[in-house]
Amino acid sequence: MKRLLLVPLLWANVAHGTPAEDYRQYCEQCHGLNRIGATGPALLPESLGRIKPDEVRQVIRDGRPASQMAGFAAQLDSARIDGLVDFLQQPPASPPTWDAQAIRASHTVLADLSQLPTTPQHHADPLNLFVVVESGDHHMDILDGDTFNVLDRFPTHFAVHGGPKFPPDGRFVYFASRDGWISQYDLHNLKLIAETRVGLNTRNLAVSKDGRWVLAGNYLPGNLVLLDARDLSLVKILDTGSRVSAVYTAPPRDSFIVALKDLNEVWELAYADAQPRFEPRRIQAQDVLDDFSFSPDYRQLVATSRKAGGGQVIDLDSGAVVTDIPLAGMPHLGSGTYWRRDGHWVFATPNISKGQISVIDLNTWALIKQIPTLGPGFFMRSHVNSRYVWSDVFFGPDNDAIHLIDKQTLEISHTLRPVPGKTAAHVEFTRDGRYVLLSIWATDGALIVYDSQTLKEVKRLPMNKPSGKYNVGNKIEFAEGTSH
Ligand code: DHE
Repeated sequence: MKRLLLVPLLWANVAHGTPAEDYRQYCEQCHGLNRIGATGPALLPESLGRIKPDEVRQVIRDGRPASQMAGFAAQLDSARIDGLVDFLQQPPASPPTWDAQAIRASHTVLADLSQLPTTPQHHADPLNLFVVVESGDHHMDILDGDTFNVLDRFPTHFAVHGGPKFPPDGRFVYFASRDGWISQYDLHNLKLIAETRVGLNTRNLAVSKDGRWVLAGNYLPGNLVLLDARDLSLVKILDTGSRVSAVYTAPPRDSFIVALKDLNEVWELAYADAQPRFEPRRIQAQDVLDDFSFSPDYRQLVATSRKAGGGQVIDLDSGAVVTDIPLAGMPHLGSGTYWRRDGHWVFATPNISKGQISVIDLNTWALIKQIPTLGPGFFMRSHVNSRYVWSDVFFGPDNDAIHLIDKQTLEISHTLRPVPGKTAAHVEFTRDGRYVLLSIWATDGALIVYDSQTLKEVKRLPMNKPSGKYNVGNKIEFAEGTSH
């Protein structure tokens, strides 16, 4: 109905042969009215920001293999394709909106939880399952962490990003797509349960420690959307007046912590009460703190700050700046990790513009060491039983290398090149730390399982650009060495 009313209105304003007309004729059916996405992904500047114009041009011309995106070289000459590429990089003439009504209308319950068994309907250890994101063809795998057999593989919405999150008993996994869809999947019954589209461009989600709430952070519209974790129904929308960079749960504080992209503030939303009000506590900062990590007790934030020339430590209770940490380049604190060295907690962060890893003493906040690497890295992971921290070299000619850093000496002990010429990235350990799973980040890629002590390859599963992988037990225990 909506479509029948709106199409003639837009059509009336669209001149023949213009990029807007080409969009209407060739793209709109799959990518939606006003480019907000339909069966195909949204085509808004926020959604395309990560794709180079040349790639957009090539996809319009030749299509995307193994997807429903056909090529339009026969219909559109290169000048018209160029016009379309420029058009897609401009915001739509009427700004797209996504309000409570749209969120509620998108909510879909796919399975009746009350009819499903409440115990695992498979033989794998439910706390040693892995959730693996295959970003090449937008699928997710559920992997038995003992046999490394795939229990289920299912399609996801476009571009799942950020860590999938779990309630305390590990029964469900919740994940967010960049196009705004939040999904709930039952790991006991290997079934999708519910989906809700919370926005047009979403960053990530967090699940409260008690498993009652799911909070999603959006770039478009700039807001927070709170869902009931039982079925993803809408509870509340909180306008932030800023794009939201990321949302996290802070278990010892019984709260969500929110990183904002356009405000000098960090927000905290408490959820300990039986009926939380979700009124934000606004912690004033001296700078935009949009990428950060926490101290192990969640009392402090370690944030990137341009003003501080690197990192800044904020006390979450008082809101006061504890200290600045000078770090050159672009440290990616959200991807860092911590461990114990000589009885002290240390934190290490990769750097996405420089080939170096910075190691910081979490007691004194002193910079202990800058470890030179073969190139800028993205993810660092370890396990309490592992001697090493695994750190990828994501960018540059050595992106096929992965460094194993000795947690005590802070020296690089090994550099593996699992598949020469192909990006090796992002690891996660089994719950007991005995094995480590690594991605070969290519369309003809793989998930490689290593023995974490002998460093011998144990198994290789072909996969389509596997990105992140997440062990249920490590995640629900907020284990040392993994992402939270
Ligand atoms: Fe991510 C996690 C931000 C680009 C793959 N990424 C995160 C988190 C943040 C973040 C804040 C933590 C969220 C959480 O725990 O739920 N990522 C950003 C960016 O700002 C950046 C640099 C630019 C952007 O446009 O978003 C960015 N990220 C990427 C990629 O290009 C990656 C490599 C490919 C992709 O899928 O988009 C990528 N990001 C990931 C992955 C995680 C992630 C796999 C989860 C890591 C984990 O182990 O928890």
